[in-house]
Amino acid sequence: MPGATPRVSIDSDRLWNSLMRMAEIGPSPNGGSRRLAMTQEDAAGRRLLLDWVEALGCTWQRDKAGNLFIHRPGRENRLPAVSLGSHLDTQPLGGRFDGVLGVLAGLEVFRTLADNDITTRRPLSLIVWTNEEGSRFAPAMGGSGVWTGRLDEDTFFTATDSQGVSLREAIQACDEAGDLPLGEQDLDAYFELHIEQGPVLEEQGDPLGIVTGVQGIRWYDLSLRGQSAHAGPTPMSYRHDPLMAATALIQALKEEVLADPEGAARLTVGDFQVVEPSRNVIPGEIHLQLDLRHTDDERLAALDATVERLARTAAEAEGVTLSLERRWHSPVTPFDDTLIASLVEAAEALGLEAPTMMSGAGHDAVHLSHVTPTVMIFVPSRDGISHNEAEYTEPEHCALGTQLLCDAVLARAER
Ligand code: HGY
Ligand code: MN
Ligand code: MN
Ligand code: MN
Repeated sequence: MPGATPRVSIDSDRLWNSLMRMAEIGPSPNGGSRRLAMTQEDAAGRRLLLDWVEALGCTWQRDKAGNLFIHRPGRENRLPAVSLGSHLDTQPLGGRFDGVLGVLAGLEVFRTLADNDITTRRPLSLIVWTNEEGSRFAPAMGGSGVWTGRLDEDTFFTATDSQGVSLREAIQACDEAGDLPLGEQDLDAYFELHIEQGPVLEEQGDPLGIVTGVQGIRWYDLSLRGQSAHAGPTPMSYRHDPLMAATALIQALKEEVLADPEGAARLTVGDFQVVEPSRNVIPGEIHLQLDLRHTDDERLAALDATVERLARTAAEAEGVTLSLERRWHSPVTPFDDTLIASLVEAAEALGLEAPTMMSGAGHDAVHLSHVTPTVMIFVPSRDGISHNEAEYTEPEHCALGTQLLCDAVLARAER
């Protein structure tokens, strides 16, 4: 650990071993993780965590959304808890660190305090949020959204996956529903350690980043319907081809995004389906999902209007019909200045000048920031890669981020 010795030192080998053990649950084909929200793999990962925390003597509770709260009593348990956590669910071909690092770093903090027989003044709460990824069930950050009241329960529980299974049914099938009412706990603060999932820290050569907020996010579901017809006899002028409309739209949107004055706009088409595809049939119907992001809410709002305008233009040009559904909007979210300052100070105590930065990815901390002071810590992602089986963060970066988390949580829990 660089610089001054912290009050208590986390065990970096134990942390790494726990990360690698968790990665054995729901492995993906090429060395990543596949624990989609509320699948048996997700439930198995939660059970492994609970085995570990029960070995520490911690009690735990779940709410009806399956959010998991692991309690560590303090000296004054009537005080609001200092919380830390993240998520265990992953993308379909996800990595071994996204979300998991924050949860297992919290476990390592609990283990380190137990090793040193430390009881903090405030109680601590390690939280695992349900369905952060939003891959199987939209929108993302569902468990933290419904717990903070920022996502309505009906939208959360009735969200369905591609097989028509609702999140409510999936939670029940995994036996992950608890009886803790939603939003029950009042928290003193929320800390989340997470991998950066982009190239900034690695390019700067920084082992840590202090996150000041999260960029704005908008999700869209688009359907374009034309007329399926024979690929051979149908002249191009006769066609109403929704796929051609979609490709024209995507190209037009890409040009708009690339022309963004700050170069801060991000557009992703992560899902593109032709209904009943066949090589020699002109598509009749296609569905696509857009993910649009920006660090400035006004620019994001302007791009939102552009999405609608360009989609209508592209549909008209091909003589197809458009349905456009705005699935989710998460505005630009600032984190807590006091907690940011406490992390800067704690990093300095470790002999590090940690840069501050915005997060490109959404996190449960976005919702938490509306109900309690919230901050995040980033550690580098190798080659800036995440949401990819090759996702990787160096053991020493995982350890350093966990040490900073431990020091900051300890300081806050003694206030
Ligand atoms: O979409 C996101 O930014 C997050 O990974 N759920
Ligand atoms: Mn994540
Ligand atoms: Mn993710
Ligand atoms: Mn035929």
